[in-house]
Amino acid sequence: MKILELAATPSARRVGIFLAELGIDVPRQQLDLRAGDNLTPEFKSKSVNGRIPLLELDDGSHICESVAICRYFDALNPSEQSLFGNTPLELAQVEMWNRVLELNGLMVAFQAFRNLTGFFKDRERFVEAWGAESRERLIEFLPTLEARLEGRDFVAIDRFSIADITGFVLIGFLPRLELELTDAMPNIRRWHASIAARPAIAKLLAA
Ligand SMILES: N[C@@H](CCC(=O)N[C@@H](CS)C(=O)NCC(=O)O)C(=O)O
Repeated sequence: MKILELAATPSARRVGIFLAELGIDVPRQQLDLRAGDNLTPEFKSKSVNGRIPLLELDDGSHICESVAICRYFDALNPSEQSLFGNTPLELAQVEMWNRVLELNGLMVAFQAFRNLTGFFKDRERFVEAWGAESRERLIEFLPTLEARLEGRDFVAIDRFSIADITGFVLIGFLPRLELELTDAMPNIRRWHASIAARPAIAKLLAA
């Protein structure tokens, strides 16, 4: 088994943090995305979305999409403290917040970055106006996270979950869009600092 990735990218980071929190070590192969390592016919035949991270299993099957990869390891390692939640209510709350943060936060941030910068113009059309609009939509979304974190240590439930990972990666991506947390977002600041200080995450980010 191995994970094909570029460790510092946000989507690879989501899986990296998830596995670090579970204490699971999986061999990694680093790809050069700028050079188009993920554009080859071979990679595309393995990855449905043509992107990293991609989990390659010993039986020859492949799983792309960061949350799907996390789900695989969660199912392999049953825990009473699953990062996806355990009770029906926890499962629903984690799913809800993870999707909200992904669909209204991280994916919008990616659209902003890709379309404002033309970072991947060798492989996709980019529309600057869409990038600018996406950036605005992201700015408008952040108060939702700020409000949710009022008086809370974690986004979705009363303990750390995959929703915190998605939110943490989102906030870490803001500088790529020349955005930063302001004094108007003290809850996100406090929460982000406490997530960054979690031993597994601090160790991963220092590596
Ligand atoms: N929804 C996917 C997003 C994957 C994704 O966008 N990966 C980026 C790196 S963060 C990538 O492979 N980019 C290369 C490209 O678009 O060609 C996931 O969560 O895994």
